[in-house]
Amino acid sequence: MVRKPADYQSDVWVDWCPGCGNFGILASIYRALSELDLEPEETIIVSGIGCSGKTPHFIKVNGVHTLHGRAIPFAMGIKLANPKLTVIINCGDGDLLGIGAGHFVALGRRNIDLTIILHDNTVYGLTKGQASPTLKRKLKPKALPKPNIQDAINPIALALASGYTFVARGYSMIVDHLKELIKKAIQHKGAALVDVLQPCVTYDNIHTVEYYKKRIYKLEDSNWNPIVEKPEEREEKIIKAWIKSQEYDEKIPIGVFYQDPYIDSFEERINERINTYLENPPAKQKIEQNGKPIIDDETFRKIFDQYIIKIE
Ligand SMILES: Cc1ncc(C[n+]2csc(CCOP(=O)(O)OP(=O)(O)O)c2C)c(N)n1
Ligand code: SF4
Repeated sequence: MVRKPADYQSDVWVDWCPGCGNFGILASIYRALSELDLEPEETIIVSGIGCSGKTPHFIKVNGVHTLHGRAIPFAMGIKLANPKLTVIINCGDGDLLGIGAGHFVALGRRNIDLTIILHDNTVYGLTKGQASPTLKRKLKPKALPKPNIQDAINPIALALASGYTFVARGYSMIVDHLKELIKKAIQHKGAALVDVLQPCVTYDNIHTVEYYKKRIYKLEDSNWNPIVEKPEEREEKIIKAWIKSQEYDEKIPIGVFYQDPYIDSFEERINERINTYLENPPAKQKIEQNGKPIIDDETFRKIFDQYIIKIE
């Protein structure tokens, strides 16, 4: 069955501020899920806390709205329990690169087959516009009494340094392009980052639609080949991508910076040690003590049902 983007829309009211870049990200996700025809039952959106954290409520697939900074370990647990699931993480820059930065790095080292959609708006939106880790030094969006005193993290450079095997940047207002990046990230087998530049119309009066319009260009229009075609060219491609990631002010590239299909995923590494893992992952096994299941399916379902919200 082929599903339309609207088939992935839940009935929950989308309460982001009118004009927020999150709408473009949401539209891109609906379209990507539909074009990949992903089974809602086998797709999970995991978020942290923030305006971006509301994303799972608006999508008719399985979803978990976790704690601030903890979406990545939660998603890792889901994926490693059942590697057949498609798991997509949606978080803000504060969430992933502030409180969650250690987990962000750990995901790259492991190369687990997960997709991150980073809502990169340079501020902490939900808590009213404080500087996030992607805000550059000396900038002063309107909620700051004085210019930012800290240097910014560059998510593309950090992902490359941490070992992500798919690293891309999109822009929330170019929905078709972003949709393609999200599709590629989901299809990639390994840790994938899509850093999405996103205007926060309420608190960030610097990174506006006009700001991005003047600067953004597509990597694919500049003769850029991000793909590692053979393992020997990995180092050269990473260095080129890192240098490209420093282009960050007057001109801002979007597109795929780097993709390496040759690094084993964590799931494959586990399977090398436990060769039944991929066939028979933990989620398919009975939890047993002394050879007996500690809980039968019916009791488990009864307990579990108390804690889930069903979106019809
Ligand atoms: C452990 C913890 N610390 C702080 C908070 C308060 N808090 C809620 S959302 C948020 C920041 C959200 O910013 P970001 O992750 O950039 O997401 P955005 O709202 O911009 O999408 C903070 C600090 C919290 N909920 N939990
Ligand atoms: S505060 Fe900013 S990020 Fe949050 S919904 Fe409003 S515009 Fe969007």
